Amino acid sequence: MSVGSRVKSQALRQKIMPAEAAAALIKPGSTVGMSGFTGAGYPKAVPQALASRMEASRAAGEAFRLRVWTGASTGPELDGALAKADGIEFRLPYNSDPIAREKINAGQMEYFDMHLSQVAPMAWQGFLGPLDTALVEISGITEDGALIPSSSVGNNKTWLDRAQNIILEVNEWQNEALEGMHDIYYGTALPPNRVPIPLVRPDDRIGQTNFRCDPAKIAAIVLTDTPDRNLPFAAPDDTARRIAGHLIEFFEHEVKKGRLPANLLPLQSGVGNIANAVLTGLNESRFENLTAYTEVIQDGMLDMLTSGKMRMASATSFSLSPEAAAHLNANMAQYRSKMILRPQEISNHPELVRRLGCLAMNGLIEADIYGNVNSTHVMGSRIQNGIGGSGDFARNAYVSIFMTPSIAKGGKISAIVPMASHVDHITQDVQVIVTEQGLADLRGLSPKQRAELIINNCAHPDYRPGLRDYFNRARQHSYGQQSPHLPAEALSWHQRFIDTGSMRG
Ligand code: 0RQ
Repeated sequence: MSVGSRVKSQALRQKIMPAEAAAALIKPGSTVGMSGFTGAGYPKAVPQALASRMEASRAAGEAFRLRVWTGASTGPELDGALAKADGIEFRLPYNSDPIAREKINAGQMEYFDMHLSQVAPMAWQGFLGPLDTALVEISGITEDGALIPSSSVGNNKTWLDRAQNIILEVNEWQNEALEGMHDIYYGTALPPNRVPIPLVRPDDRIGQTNFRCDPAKIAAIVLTDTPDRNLPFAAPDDTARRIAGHLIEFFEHEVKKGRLPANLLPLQSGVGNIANAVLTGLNESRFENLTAYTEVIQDGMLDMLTSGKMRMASATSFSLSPEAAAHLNANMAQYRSKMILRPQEISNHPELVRRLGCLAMNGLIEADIYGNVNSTHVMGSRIQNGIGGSGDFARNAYVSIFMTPSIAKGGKISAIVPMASHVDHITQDVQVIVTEQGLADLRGLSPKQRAELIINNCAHPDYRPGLRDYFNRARQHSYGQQSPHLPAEALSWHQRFIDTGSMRG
């Protein structure tokens, strides 16, 4: 394959240049909409060239910082490199990079943590300000100038339409057989012109396979050949297996009761090791003919597609281990008919999540005894990642499930606390909580009934007496008895951790 052969448009081949030359087109202070979602399909060369410029500017005593918008998390060559160079002034909508996390928590980077489905509509409203440059990884350019998407779609459609200038990275590492997997829907509009989205099954195709793009806006094309981030998943441990076991038992019970069909409803699965372990458990379960309407396809889901347990998966991105990515890359043509990648405003759209009746399964940092869930802030103030798509799915799911080990940091922290130190998902959006201890089905229960169940079924035995003691005293002394609380004491568990390094005191 000759260098640049992925750029089939003769006119656009003239725009091929080194990453450094492309990075020089981006001005300090500007806003750049970058591709990338959970470590897939993010630009890899131009951000590093930008980081070098930023370092050089800093050494010369001049600040060079950007406003960075993405799909979700990216990789070390983007968030890591730019954050290290102190080059991100403002970031949205989701981050999991450790260096960027440190900068945010040190107060050196502004971070707008938002629902992933709302990014594109808010950009169209103009609320986020103008977008100077779109910096988007693609896997090729057709003869007529259409852009073949890469391993994630994210907000790329919106960035390409909204930006004044476009810089493309054509990544030859991405498999050419990706072409045809994507479904780019151009029918969204702002009110009062919004119309129903014509998708009624997870496998419906409602758009086109490539991005449209005004060639006049393309300022540079950079060729790369670099893998996605692709971090390994931990093999499911006993805790993860027990969480998966409780959840599968719950699904079997719901099927028996006639509340779920035998092949369940489209699954949404969050990021992380626990979510991946649940998928592994489902792959070993008796369920057949499953589907997914989710954000990310991770290893467990790929295994289900391989085994035939899962018929098809709709998402906006991949989040795979290096082995799974290599396997997918080697067999892409075989998987193409089983997967659809869509813009994140469609993969996470509340209308579609509600219509399809997704079974949402997401992780949490802590839940309180009434079932308020904190997905984002450790001890109420330190951001871990962000709300991501969990809110898009939790509020609109058929069943909204949150899962976690009952303890963190070797038992120094209880994931079940008297009062959540930060709330991302209110009790009305949290229907089931699962830990390795058991499952609490909270549907149809009052706050006090929920508390009994969460303490008895989900809390770790070491923390149950303390939680019961709090709850009992709140039932005696609380100002009101709907959701009994002793506000002055409620967050003392967190303060104890901050003071002593353990909630045990
Ligand atoms: O910290 O890395 O320093 O050891 O949080 O925790 O146990 O590895 O769990 O990978 O499943 O992540 C909520 C963060 C869970 C994730 C969260 C510490 C723990 C560890 C990670 P270390 P685990 P997971 C769709 C869905 C929001 C976005 C979302 C998340 C680290 O699920 O980001 O749902 N969710 N998106 O030690 C203090 C506690 C803790 C705690 C865990 N109670 N107190 N620290 N940790 N519990 C996908 C997208 O939106 C893209």
